Amino acid sequence: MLNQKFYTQRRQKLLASIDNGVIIIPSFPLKLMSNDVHYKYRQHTELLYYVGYPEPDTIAILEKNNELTQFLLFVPKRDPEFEIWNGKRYGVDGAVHEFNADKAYETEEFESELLPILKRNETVYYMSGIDEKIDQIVEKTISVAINSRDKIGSGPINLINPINIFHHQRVVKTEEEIELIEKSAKISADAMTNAMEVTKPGVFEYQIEGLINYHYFKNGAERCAYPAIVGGGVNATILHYITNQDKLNEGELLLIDAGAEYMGYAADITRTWPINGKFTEPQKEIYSLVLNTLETCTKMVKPGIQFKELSKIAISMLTEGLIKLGLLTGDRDELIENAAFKRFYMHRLGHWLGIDTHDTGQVVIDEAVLREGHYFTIEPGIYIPTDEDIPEKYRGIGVRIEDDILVTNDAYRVLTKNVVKSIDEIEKIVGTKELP
Ligand SMILES: [Mn+2]
Repeated sequence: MLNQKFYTQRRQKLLASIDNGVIIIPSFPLKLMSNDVHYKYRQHTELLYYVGYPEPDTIAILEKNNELTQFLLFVPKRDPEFEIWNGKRYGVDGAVHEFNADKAYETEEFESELLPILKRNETVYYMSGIDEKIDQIVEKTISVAINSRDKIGSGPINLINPINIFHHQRVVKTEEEIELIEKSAKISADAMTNAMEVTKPGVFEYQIEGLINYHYFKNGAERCAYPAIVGGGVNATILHYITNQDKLNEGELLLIDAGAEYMGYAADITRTWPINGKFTEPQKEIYSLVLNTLETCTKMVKPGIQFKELSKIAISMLTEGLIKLGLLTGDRDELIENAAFKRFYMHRLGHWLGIDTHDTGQVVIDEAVLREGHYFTIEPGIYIPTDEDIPEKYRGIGVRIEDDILVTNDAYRVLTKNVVKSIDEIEKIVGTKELP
């Protein structure tokens, strides 16, 4: 949990950016993993960002109208029997004293307390689809409040999904957030270096995944920001490969895409290296193409440039490179026009990073003009299928290199630069240590 003043500032900023109305922010429900065992709980991003309340079955209400501005919390009640098994709940008192709610209620009171609030507000900001139970209560209570307009002359007219407002606020990182993303990037970069050091033929993908997780937890990260992709050989060409069960083979590459979540903030790094510590010539050719693309695009980053410009350069460099290697044939501009590169490079150049690994999707990155405080990945890749028409030496090679970039007041900082990516530096460290 952050200092409460940060959450207060975020809520103030949110309220300042909307017209009068009531914002309802629900929590994620617990999710079953097996029988009666739940996944470790992770709060929904919006509640995490604006309140930091760590428990499920919680709802925040922010109300802003001419009469009053208030912040209410509905939280699970204290329960000695539950707390013996699962640990302390904050309860209504904690919600007021530790989370600065103006008033707090038990979750059961949500429906009855919501109705009078809706009756005096014209606009309701609510994002459905997070918790079905809360959706049902909100929908039902809105209908009741709408029906009473006839009699009392006030009540909801507009229902707005606030996702756009949330994402536009969150996409720019504040100073306190930058400290946290630096830490999550550092933990993740160090883990990736550890993974490089212990890679050898015969090691299993899951053993390296285990080492990465160990490093995250050892350094205070609460979880992986997403399941680590640890793909040797042709597994590196599967974009979301998370099975991680295979043995690493001599002569092949290993691609790892992994990031920690620290105090709610995700990192997202990818590196690709030779399992035996020495790139073959064809691997070098593909690797250099991806690395040059990453470095060229990174150097373009500064406030005022459109991310789309970076995406275009990446497509142009990768297409040109694929032509030179004989993997694409034809006129460069036509191949770009027809998106022929998509056979080998089928994802975007990058995405915003933050509380979610793929953060703030409402702010379309390719339409964004970069500004100070923007934080995103740049991650070009080439994935070569094993089809017969592909020159044999390139078949099954997958390379992605991904860094986390923060836009500064005049340029950028690469927060994941500590994990090496030049061919020389990689060859120097792969296989230099034993798996612990
Ligand atoms: Mn990514």
